[in-house]
Amino acid sequence: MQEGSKRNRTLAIIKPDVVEKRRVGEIITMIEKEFHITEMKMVRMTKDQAIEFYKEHEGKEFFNSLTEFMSSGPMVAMVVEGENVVQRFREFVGETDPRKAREGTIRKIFGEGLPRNAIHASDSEKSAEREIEFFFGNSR
Ligand code: 3AN
Repeated sequence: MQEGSKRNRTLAIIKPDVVEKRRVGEIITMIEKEFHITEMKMVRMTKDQAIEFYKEHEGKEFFNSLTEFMSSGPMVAMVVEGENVVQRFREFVGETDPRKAREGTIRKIFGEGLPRNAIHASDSEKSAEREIEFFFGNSR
C-alpha cells in the first residue's frame, strides 16, 4: 500500500427506486469492478428508522420527502471497502443531484432526481462508522 493511502470502509445503500426497477444487480456489478463489498443485506426501514438515520438533515425542507422515500420499500445496504474509500466512493457515485452528476456515474445512469438519486454514500469516515453500526451493528 502506498504511503498516505488508507484502507477503510463506507456505507452504501441502493435506494428503493432501484430495487423497484430491478436494477440492483447492475449497480453491484459496477461497484465490484472498483471496490470490495464485505457485507450486504436487503432491508426496509420504518419511517422512524429513516428519521433516525437522516437526523443530521432534520429541519431541511426535503427531510419529509427524503424519509418517506427511504421508508417506501426495500433497499440494499452494504459495507464497501477500499483505499480512501469514503472519498473515492462519493466521487464514484456522482453528485447528489443526478442532473449534475458526471457521465458514467451511478447517479447519472440510474438517478431520477431528488430524493430518488439511486444510491447513498457516507460523507465522512465518522458518518460511515455510525451508518455501518446502524445497519450492521458492531460486528467486528
Ligand atoms: P449526499 O447523499 O450526496 O451526501 P446530502 O447529504 O446533501 O447528499 O443529502 C442526503 C439525501 O437527501 C440525498 N442523497 C438525497 O436523496 C436527498 N436530498 C438532498 N437534497 C435534496 C433536495 N433538494 N430535495 C430532495 N431530496 C434531497
